[in-house]
Amino acid sequence: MSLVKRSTHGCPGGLPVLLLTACAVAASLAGVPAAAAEPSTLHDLAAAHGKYFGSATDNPELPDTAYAATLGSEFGQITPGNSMKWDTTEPQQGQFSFTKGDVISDFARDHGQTVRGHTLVWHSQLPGWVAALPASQVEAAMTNHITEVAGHYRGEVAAWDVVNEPFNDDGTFRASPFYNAMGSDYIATALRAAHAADPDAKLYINDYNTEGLGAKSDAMYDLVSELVAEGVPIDGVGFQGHLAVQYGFPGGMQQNLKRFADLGLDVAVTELDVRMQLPADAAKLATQATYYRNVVEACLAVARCVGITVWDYTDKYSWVPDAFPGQGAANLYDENLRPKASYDAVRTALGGDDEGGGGGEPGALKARYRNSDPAPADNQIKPALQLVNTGAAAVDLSTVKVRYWFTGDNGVSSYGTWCDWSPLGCSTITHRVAAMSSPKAGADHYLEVGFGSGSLAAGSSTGEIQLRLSKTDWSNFDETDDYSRTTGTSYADAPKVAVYIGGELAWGIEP
Ligand code: G2I
Repeated sequence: MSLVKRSTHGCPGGLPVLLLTACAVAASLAGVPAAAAEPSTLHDLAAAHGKYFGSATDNPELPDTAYAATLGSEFGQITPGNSMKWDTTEPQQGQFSFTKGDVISDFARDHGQTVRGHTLVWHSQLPGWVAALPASQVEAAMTNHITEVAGHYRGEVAAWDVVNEPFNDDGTFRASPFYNAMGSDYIATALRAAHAADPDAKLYINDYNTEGLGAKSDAMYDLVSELVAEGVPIDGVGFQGHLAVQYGFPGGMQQNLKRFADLGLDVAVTELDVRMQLPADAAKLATQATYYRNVVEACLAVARCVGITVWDYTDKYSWVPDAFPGQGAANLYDENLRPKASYDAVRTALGGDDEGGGGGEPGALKARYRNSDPAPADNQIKPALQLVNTGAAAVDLSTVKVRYWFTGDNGVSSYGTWCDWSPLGCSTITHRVAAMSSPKAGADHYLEVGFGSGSLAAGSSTGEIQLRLSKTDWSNFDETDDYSRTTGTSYADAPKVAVYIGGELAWGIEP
């Protein structure tokens, strides 16, 4: 099974960025708004480089529909944060429970996402009965656990973290019931058992503080070099990537990934987040964005870096505040599911446009228009517009502007504008006409509509906003050539009406 998800969009995945851009242009020529209207996701951008972009998740988070919508759309790969661990899957010896893990793998299947299974053999979240076993019984218990869990998820899990966190920070092997019973041989034994249970899954060893060059990554390098030399089934090495702005960026990350790749192994960033001492401030968030960008750049520079997984995508569901009191703000999206500067940094590092996420809102509004003016040659223009929030998060309407372009034809260049009706109340709607500094075909002025206040919930529409404008000398227009006008009298998506969020184009094509 490939870890690269098939694109769910009209344009094929796995194409060079230039081709994707051409595809977006072709879409816009076909009357569908260009990339700004349906921004490519982090995963789409990564897939254009032959990589995936994924997120961890956990069962208690999935009923949060706004959360789940972004999880299902922005990411091409999912890792269960807890639900495939030993304490969940085999809480009592021989009694297996896959209910929670199945929810995650079903979610992934429903959203065309691959799954990284996490994790088969780990010293933590290990039920007490394992540690209580006599040493002579640990190997059989470990092998049985792997056989049952990897066997259950055969065909569902593309890659397994077979062994998690085998090292201490100084590069010595970590004591665990497995190490204590079998020495470091437990690692090869676990990999062989996993290969037998699911011959198609990619098998990984995964650890933290191994991102850069150092004693711990040297120990990992020595271990996997030996495993490869001995023909033990190992496909990749996972670098968790739990970073912190106060500790600096790991030195030599790209060089480090490269040396593992040069052993003929895949490498992956498996649990990326970048925490900071709270409160967050602009400087720390900017440093954080740099770290995220550096990680993406390191992965892009190494062909066998197959993808990046963030350890959940939002501060709302981060493990950090529980584990490191006083620290947090580690993720790409804030607690209100709004993309942070780090999100923009990842997007741009992947070759995408900056969506203005640093404090702004996700670009997920579209404009709809109907022609409510049967007289195109009289002295008034009467656009009827609606905005629809196609995204997963509410949009603060005070940050939104809409532009409808037209030609003033002859006469004076001063205008009157009106809102005739809106279910939001016309008192909240602002409107003005502005002249374009460089007129285009069908456009030398635009009507700009804004909102004094209000919030548009995910999936909601503003309802119809009936607008009207005229010149102050009441001279006639010829609307037939106006850029934003169409003749359809019922509502349709309006790619020639632009929507801006926080000053950034979020929908439509400017003249
Ligand atoms: O600690 C961060 C990650 C480091 N690498 C391995 C990962 O497996 C690990 O994930 C975290 C989960 O994100 C946390 O959610 O592992 C923690 C435990 O080591 C998880 O925290 C635990 C809490 O400590 C428990 O109190 C809680 O019952 O999550 C459990 C389930 O919500």
